[in-house]
Amino acid sequence: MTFQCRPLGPLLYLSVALLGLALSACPKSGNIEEERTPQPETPSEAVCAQNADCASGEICGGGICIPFVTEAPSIDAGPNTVPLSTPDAGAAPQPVTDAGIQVVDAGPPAPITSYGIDITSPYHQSGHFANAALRFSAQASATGPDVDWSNATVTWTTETQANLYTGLDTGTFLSSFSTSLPSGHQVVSARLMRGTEVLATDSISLYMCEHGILLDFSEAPDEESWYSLVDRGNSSRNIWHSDGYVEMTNYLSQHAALFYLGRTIHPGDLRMNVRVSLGQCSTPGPCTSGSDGADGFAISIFDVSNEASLKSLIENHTSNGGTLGFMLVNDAENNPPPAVEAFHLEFDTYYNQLSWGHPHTDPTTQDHIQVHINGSMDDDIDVDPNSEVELWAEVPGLRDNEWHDIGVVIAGTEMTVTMDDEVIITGNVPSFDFKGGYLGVTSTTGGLFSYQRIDDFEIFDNCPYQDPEESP
Ligand SMILES: [Ca+2]
Ligand SMILES: [Ca+2]
Ligand SMILES: [Ca+2]
Ligand SMILES: [Ca+2]
Repeated sequence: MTFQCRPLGPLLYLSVALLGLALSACPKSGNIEEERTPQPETPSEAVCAQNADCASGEICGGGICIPFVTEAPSIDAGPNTVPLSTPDAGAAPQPVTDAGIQVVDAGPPAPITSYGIDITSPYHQSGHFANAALRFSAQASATGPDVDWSNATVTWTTETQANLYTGLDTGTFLSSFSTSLPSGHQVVSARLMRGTEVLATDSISLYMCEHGILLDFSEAPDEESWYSLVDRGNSSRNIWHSDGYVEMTNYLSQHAALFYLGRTIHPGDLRMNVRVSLGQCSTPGPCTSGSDGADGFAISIFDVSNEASLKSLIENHTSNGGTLGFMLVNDAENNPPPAVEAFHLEFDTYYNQLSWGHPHTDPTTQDHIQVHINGSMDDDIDVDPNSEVELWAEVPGLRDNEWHDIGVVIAGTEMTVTMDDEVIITGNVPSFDFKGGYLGVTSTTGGLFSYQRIDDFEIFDNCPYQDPEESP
């Protein structure tokens, strides 16, 4: 997932902590410490513009919340310079330094027992997708002479769910679980408890997106947001169908590419849905024509640096027939294609063989869905020469002319492809590194025709965090 912020390196964190402040706004942490006077070295770390943004006992200084100190805790720390009135957020660096030095000079802390809990995953103020599993983790800790872990546990809640999870591993003092959350702004709290006593607590704010970007083709793809190439530029056929979908190929057209330029897909993880219909009838749905069709189509994400590179690649290095318009080939002057990192999910409705003069051999004679990478149709998609991974599945009903819901999930090196909510491909590609890039569809036919249609692209690759007041 995309994180809004990253933890500080350990060295930086240490030195900043000595100064009594942490610069990072996340992950947010908090402690309830017993029998202690207010501790200047425990700021809430929240980003702020004014005092009202900070917790009680803190003021806004240098853009972050810092403890409000009313008394010098040691005799040699000098006068306290933290003003009582609202300071200028950008003009009060001095009190921050003073507060920290006071602590350093205060000598060893009193021998007290205190407990802490720190939510380490997900990050405070990060965005995620609703109804997809999200991993939560918190680290419990304790110091002091009378630490007692008996009957201790961690209870997780949101503002609307009284018990998200309860549990604590007493070996690692980690509390971890996975769950999905509903859409909207969510405050998730972890409480370190013993019986009804709250030993420590921490909270994070999350934003859960309900939808990804939906490209529903209710209107014709506009040229600013989309790049299309039909029959290698030899056709002016409108691939948009007024019923609100895209007809990539039909009984005449042999090659089409349609790429979304509105934005590029983020590297990392990806979740994506699309509807597809392949068959012999001009209208999607039941179709009694039993004749054979070819060749198929593919969803591709090419990691190229700009639109010009993408267009050059598609115009010069793709072809019709069994290549499905994504397998990169030599251009008209026989120049080889550039090396490109790419992800492809093909919907292959025609069996090809090297011995027939095709540039590859399909892994099965049956219609199939297959994962390929880097503009190649090699079955082994793990670039590591020491391991071989193939991800494909026979799908006998692929050409039934009906709409099918396809789902693609890339989570690290794990890939899952579903069709009509059934998992048809799942596997791990150890050396896979999803680079993101331009998302598109290519579709081809050859000697045999096929209607090949797509609709309702939904892309869930990034959910930006939103503050509660901005959230719907
Ligand atoms: Ca539609
Ligand atoms: Ca094929
Ligand atoms: Ca194939
Ligand atoms: Ca390999």
